[in-house]
Amino acid sequence: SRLTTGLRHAIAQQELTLNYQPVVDLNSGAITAVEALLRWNPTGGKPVRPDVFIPIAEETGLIIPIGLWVLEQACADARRWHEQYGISVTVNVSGRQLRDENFSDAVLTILRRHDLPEQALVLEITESMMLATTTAETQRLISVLQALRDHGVRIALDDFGTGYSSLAYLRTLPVDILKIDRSFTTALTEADRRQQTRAFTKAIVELSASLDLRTVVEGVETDDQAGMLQQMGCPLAQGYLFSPPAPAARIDDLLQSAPWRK
Ligand code: G
Ligand code: G
Ligand code: G
Ligand code: MN
Ligand code: NA
Repeated sequence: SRLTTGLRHAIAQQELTLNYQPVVDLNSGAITAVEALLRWNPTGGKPVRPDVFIPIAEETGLIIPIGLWVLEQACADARRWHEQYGISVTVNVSGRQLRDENFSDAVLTILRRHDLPEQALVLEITESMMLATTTAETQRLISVLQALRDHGVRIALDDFGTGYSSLAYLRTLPVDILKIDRSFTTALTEADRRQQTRAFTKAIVELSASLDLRTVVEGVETDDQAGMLQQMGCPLAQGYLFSPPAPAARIDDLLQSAPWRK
């Protein structure tokens, strides 16, 4: 298709950019991390949304070079943020990338090239990435993640709560950070489901803490939601209340002005 042809040239044409969304400590108001989110602006065309082009990149295998570009750019941008403010950068990874046998070496090489400590990088995976494989392949993917962790790279489980086997995966996957899906945040203040949602969310936050995982809640849009989550003991949040995904220059401004600092 035309999108596939366009995407094939997107890197060379410099049409890809990264936006970053802050992750904020609900108690101190400090920015602790930023999530890199890929954007594609084809030359002479309208921006294409990631939920449209990422699946195409996955089907065509273009996610391999594109994913490497994302890691390079994110590590390049994160270096000064990490040096000056100690924050980490979070990068979304597709199943196809994780299954590539060069993946972990490529990640470590890119970190060294940009002189970024392993501890400054978080890779976001989803439980659905682990599903469409045999037991042996799942075991191999787990050992790839474990090897990266042994080097200090941290792993976040994204979209938590949307799958059906969440608890089983929590026990078997080598993860450091749990990202609670924004559908929970939205339902916290919805009339019909809020009591059940609050009970579920609090239970997940407590389970996560007792497993020594860092918890990030996504899609926080209102003060009510942030306050409720803080009271439940959720340490970290991300969402439009703080900032939408924004260009790197905007992150520099936010780090300097620290607008949510208590
Ligand atoms: O710190 P200050 O009150 O100036 O916060 C600026 C903005 O960030 C406000 O919209 C505030 O509600 C929001 N904010 C930052 N951290 C928190 C938090 O931990 N809880 C709540 N409820 N709002 C927060
Ligand atoms: O930024 P936005 O909400 O539009 O992102 C939509 C989806 O695209 C999200 O599920 C996000 O995880 C995914 N996405 C964004 N950037 C990247 C990326 O660099 N790599 C991969 N694999 N997925 C990404
Ligand atoms: O699947 P993943 O969690 O990686 O996707 C993050 C997506 O969520 C991005 O596309 C980002 O633009 C979007 N997003 C981030 N904060 C908010 C928010 O507060 N509300 C909504 N509706 N979407 C958000
Ligand atoms: Mn994500
Ligand atoms: Na998510």
